[in-house]
Amino acid sequence: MRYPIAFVLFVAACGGDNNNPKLDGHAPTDSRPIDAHRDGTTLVDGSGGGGSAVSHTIAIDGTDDFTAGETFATTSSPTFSAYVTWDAVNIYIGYAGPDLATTTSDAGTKWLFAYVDVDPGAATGATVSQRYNTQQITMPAGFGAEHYFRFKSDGTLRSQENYNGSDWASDATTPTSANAGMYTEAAIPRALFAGNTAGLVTYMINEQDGAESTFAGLYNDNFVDGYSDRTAPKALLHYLRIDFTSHLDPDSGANEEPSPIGADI
Ligand SMILES: [Ca+2]
Ligand SMILES: [Ca+2]
Repeated sequence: MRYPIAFVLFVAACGGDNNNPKLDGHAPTDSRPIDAHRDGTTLVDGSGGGGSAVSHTIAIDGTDDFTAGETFATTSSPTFSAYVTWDAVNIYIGYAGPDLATTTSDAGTKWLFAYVDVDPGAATGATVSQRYNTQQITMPAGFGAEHYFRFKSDGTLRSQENYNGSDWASDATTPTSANAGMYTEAAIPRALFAGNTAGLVTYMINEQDGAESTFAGLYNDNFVDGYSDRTAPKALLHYLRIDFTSHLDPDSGANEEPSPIGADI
């Protein structure tokens, strides 16, 4: 006897014991909100207003565990990438590129810097960077640093520097960081920040005589790579403003300050 094809398909769909696990072995349907990030910890733009605040713990182990929404282009993209996220305890930064390797040329004169502002928008603190050899930069409008973290590419020196209103001095603590290959990651304690916001400026330099340069700044249009003469320093245009209560991914354009024209939403 011949049955219509539709009937055969119906029988096949209803066949078998429904008490058995799914034959294909797939996990039950994911019940997370539709805007849940793929790692289940941070949320994509959540434009509907729902969602949880960003909280993603990075293991400081030298292995890149940042997500796409925590990845930033730099002034040296695609050669160098920056990464930022945070949880209740730390802000986490990561950098990837050839000059993060301890074996890179001039490793003893190359640095990764992360300047932090405890009250972004108020312009309190240092509005110019500390000078290295003949280079320094000026901070973006509204940004003034109370601290900066530095990591020498050869791995011999990492420190937290504190601004006293006129000069910088090393903190007694050593930053938590790890390096492997062309990658470095570090934790910046949230205890430094009394409020719900933080400002962040990151970039690299080479202070080697005859090869001085400033490069790999977070936000690819922040400045043009090259020598940043202290007498005519590069003026950085933007910083990352972190709102610890926000559910927006760290790389959201809404976190870039001062906001690029037409992107302040
Ligand atoms: Ca890691
Ligand atoms: Ca400040």
